[in-house]
Amino acid sequence: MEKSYKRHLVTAALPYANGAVHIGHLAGVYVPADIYVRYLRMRGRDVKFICGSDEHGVPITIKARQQNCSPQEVVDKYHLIIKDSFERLGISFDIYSRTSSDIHHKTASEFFKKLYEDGKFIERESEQYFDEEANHFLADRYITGTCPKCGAENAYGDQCEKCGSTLSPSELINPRSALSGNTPVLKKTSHWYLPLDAYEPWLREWILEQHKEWKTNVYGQCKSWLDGGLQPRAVSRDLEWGVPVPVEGAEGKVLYVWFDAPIGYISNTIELMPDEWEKWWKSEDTRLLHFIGKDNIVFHCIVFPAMLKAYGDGYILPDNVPANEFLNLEGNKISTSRNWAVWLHEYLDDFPGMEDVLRYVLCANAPETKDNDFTWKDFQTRNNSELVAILGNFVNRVVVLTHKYFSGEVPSLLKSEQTDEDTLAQIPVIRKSIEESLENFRFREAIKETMNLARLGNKYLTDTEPWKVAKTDMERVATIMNVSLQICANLAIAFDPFLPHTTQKLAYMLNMKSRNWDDFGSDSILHPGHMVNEPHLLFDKIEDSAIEIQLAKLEASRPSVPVTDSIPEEDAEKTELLPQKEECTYEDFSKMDIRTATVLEAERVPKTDKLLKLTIDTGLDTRTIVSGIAEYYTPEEMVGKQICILANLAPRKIKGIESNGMILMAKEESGKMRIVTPEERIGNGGTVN
Ligand code: B3M
Ligand code: ZN
Repeated sequence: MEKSYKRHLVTAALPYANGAVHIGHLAGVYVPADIYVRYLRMRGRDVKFICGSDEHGVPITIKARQQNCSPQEVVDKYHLIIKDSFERLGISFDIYSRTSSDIHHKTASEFFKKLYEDGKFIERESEQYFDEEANHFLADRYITGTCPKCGAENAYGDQCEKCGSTLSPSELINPRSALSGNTPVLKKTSHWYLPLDAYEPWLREWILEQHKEWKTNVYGQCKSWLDGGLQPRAVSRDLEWGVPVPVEGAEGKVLYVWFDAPIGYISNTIELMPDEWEKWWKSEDTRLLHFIGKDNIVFHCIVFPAMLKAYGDGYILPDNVPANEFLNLEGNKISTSRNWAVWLHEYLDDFPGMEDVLRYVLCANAPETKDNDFTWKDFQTRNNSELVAILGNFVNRVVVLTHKYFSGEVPSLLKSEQTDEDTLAQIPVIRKSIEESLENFRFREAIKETMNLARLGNKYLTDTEPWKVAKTDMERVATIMNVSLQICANLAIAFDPFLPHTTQKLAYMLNMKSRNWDDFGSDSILHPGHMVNEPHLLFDKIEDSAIEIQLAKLEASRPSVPVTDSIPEEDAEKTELLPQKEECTYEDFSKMDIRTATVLEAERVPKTDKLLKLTIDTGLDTRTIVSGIAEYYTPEEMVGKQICILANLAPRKIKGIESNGMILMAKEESGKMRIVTPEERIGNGGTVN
């Protein structure tokens, strides 16, 4: 928990500048981060909120090819769209810069160089796909082919966008280079690796022992990565777009985007505070917080901390990494490539003046502990029956009645009753609960509690009925309006981190010159005699027609089958290091009949590049298995080999041949597959467990 830090450095994941920002990004990262930062500022904390565009990586070069322009033109375009839309939504970064900046190139380059010179990397050779005609190594995304899982054409070398499967280039049927259309060949290349395995004991202690307070989803993912065992991780790529590797003889190589991007947090801080930045990054008095989505957990909790640890020099580590799960849209996974999204800049154009409605809905429905669904219907309902009917209605009634009975002047407390005291006593209780929720990154709960303050006001008005009392007892009405106005003033403070545009309007209406979190809970923020301004509606009702327009807009992109899995599809840069799978029981495992077998005959399946038809002696029977191993083994090599098979896999017809089982293979780092075989030859039918 929070020790007494002097300053808070809050970062939000750097969005890729290869597309606009959508509601998934907002609900997962930017809205909660902004609420948190605004809250800290209101509490008088010294805080800096750092973000910027992530402008490197393969997806950007792909986009450039598609749009027939340079990567720089792509990032220039999206950087502006993203920056502008964040500003309009009121995301209050202290800096929103970009990783193509000189400062960033210099910082990232220097960072790499120091690690290199300190001997923190290992250099390794591997085989990678290469396009001989284009004379270019191919990133996984630059290789397309037929998906081995669903048969879709144009699956990428790292993933099939049709079925969501994670792939490696060698699994594609008929792989082709996106550069020339030719079949790529494997070629040796060498890269630098950060040996994450060397940091494993330290990471285990730091995360698993010292940060048990991290959110369950974050802690759990870290534990599963650590339990799965960490591997050295390449920090360079054969690519032209990015920060050049600052080592002699490394022409044509750039820093891996996930190496340079988190350094962007540092570069952007340097840009913001050239003279003071070190105090923010290298003092134990600073509390560092990373707001991210769940697909970025490993990079922020394991890789970046290991980089900072390797660098040394006093760099601090994150005190917490509040990551959210994913937001779905109308029952389907949000997808940039499939255009299944609500784009922030479009929302802002379609719903002018309604920035806070989106902030409200995304926070109230944030995917904090599990994936969640955004629907336009829910958006409409939350606006109409919460923002309009509870908050807007309460404030409006109070300001209208104040004008009606007291010409806009805050009346004195002339005749108090127990209910006034009871009502006002609730405000500090609500404040405490909001603070506790916010400090523990429970934003949904926090906004709900805040709305409860407006509910309290509504109930008070309904119970005291000043419009009736006005016929007989104006002294009592004065008191009721005073109490109600105090609740309004408290709302102008309480909602500020969540709905900054609204609270500004409200503060103007109440003619509040300043708002201070310390006043939250007070029963005398507005003094008798203070004049309030004319009433204005804070929220407008959303009609069905507006929702229908949005649904129609989406309909064009609706997938034929629901897509709700949570494989991160947008980040083509991070599939190689797969986390350990979900826990299973021994029972799950024992359902699989894995046994040794020997290949008797092998032949190519006609008209395919990938498939061999194998006749196999399983010890029990002789059977046929069709396997996608032609790329790694010739039929001649396979005959006589002892292998392991999954014997009880349901039969499947592949290219018209019934296949009865599956051969176990292990994937090499390069993506190449090798058969799994017992250390020494044993009898056929030996069970594997
Ligand atoms: N650009 C990926 C993402 O948006 C990446 C985050 C970088 S944070 C240093 O998911
Ligand atoms: Zn597929």
